Amino acid sequence: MAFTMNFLFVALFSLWLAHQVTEASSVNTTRISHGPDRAHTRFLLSNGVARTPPMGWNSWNHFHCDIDEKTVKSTADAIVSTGLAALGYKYVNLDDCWAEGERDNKGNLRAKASTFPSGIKALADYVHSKGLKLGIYADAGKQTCSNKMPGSLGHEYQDARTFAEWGIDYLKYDNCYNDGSKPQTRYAAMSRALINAGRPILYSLCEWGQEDPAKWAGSYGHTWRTTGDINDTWASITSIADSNNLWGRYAGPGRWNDPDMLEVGNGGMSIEEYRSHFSIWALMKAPLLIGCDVRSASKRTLSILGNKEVINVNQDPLGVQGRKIRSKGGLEVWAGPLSGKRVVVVLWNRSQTRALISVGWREIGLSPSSTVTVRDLWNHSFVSMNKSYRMTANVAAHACKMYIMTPVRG
Ligand SMILES: *[C@@H]1O[C@H](CO)[C@@H](O)[C@H](O)[C@H]1NC(C)=O
Ligand SMILES: *[C@@H]1O[C@H](CO)[C@@H](O)[C@H](O)[C@H]1NC(C)=O
Ligand SMILES: *[C@@H]1O[C@H](CO)[C@@H](O)[C@H](O)[C@H]1NC(C)=O
Ligand SMILES: *[C@@H]1O[C@H](CO)[C@@H](O)[C@H](O)[C@H]1NC(C)=O
Ligand SMILES: CC(=O)N[C@H]1CO[C@H](CO)[C@@H](O)[C@@H]1O
Repeated sequence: MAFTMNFLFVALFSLWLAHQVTEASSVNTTRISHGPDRAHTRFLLSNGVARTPPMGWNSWNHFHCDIDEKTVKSTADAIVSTGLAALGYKYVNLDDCWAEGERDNKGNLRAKASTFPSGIKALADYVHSKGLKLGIYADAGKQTCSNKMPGSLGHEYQDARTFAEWGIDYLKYDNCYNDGSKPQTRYAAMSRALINAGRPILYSLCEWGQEDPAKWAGSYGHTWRTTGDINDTWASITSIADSNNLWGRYAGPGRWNDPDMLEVGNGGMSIEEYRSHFSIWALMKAPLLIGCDVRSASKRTLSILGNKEVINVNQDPLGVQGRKIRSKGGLEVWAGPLSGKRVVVVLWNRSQTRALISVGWREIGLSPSSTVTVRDLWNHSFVSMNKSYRMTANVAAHACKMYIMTPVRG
């Protein structure tokens, strides 16, 4: 297994190297490198948003179709009062079921009168008044996934204009009830429509990873789902982490792999499992979209979602997705470069029992002779080191340790 993982990493790394154009001469052959893949030149929707992974909240994981304007407004209030807004969670995103089942007589989407009686423009004004941004949901097919509202296929320009007029800041674009045509075509149409609409809207492609979107979606939008839907189980987060990991080299500022929204706080996993979920999502530069009911979130939930040291890893300006670099019997080492020649490391015990996990400097791209400080991002303390080139941690089952190694000058 270790051999397989190493081989895979080396293979991916070689591909990554092959894609380097401008930076080839400065790349070291250590396992991780400082610098995102800049070879995929960027296109269309280069509208300045999502230079770091988007952060916010989305209604689906907790509320599904049971949403209304009161819930969304009180959630926006809670995002501010809990301090999450100040930590960077700024998008308040509606998912499916916000619209009437039929368009109006001019063919426009309209808010569902029974649940959003004030309309989406008023909701956007409210959310903006709190210093937050409003996201909306649509679908690259004939109907949305709930089958309760119209899809946008063939209505891209009209719907993008509607969203811009309402003051929408983020669009999640789903893939249900499509006509079987290439997602590249359907998702590109909405990309052009958003440019035409003239408002800088973050475009999140929800194509479920079916046609390897990492290879093309960065030409059309800012984030793309790499997998099917997440659910609130350990099996789901471990399998999604592994799938999303395969596409790391395609991520960079303005273009991110999306392993789906967070389940932290929804009750299906232990505190250690949620901590692992949040740590790995942050390290993989995933969008951090809270999926629980923020209004009733426990202190423990808020202490995970509100860990500023972990959030800073996710929002690091270098924008390189961290990757799994070693796995044996469920004991895993994930790592990635950060700005300032720092390295983030997660030691993750995916087995059923407590275990020791070690990591050597060489395998995470640090020189064995370099002196580093080691910061524990969950204990909020510096680790005192026995040796200069390797460390070992005792990790409980399904738990992780997360560190930043900072080289010391001199
Ligand atoms: C949750 O996801 C896992 C992993 O993909 C899957 O095996 C399981 O069936 C899903 N559970 C539900 C309730 O959808
Ligand atoms: C690559 O990094 C290693 C370890 O940090 C260092 O010993 C080596 O000199 C570097 N090689 C190049 C070409 O920079
Ligand atoms: C957590 O930090 C405290 C100091 O703040 C330190 O005494 C303790 O050893 C740390 N625990 C771990 C597991 O690193
Ligand atoms: C230092 O050594 C002790 C005893 O072997 C071990 O428990 C501990 O995890 C080590 N600390 C580090 C940071 O490697
Ligand atoms: C991957 C790994 O090392 N997992 C370990 C987690 O802890 C249990 C209990 O000690 C070990 O058996 C596993 O090997």
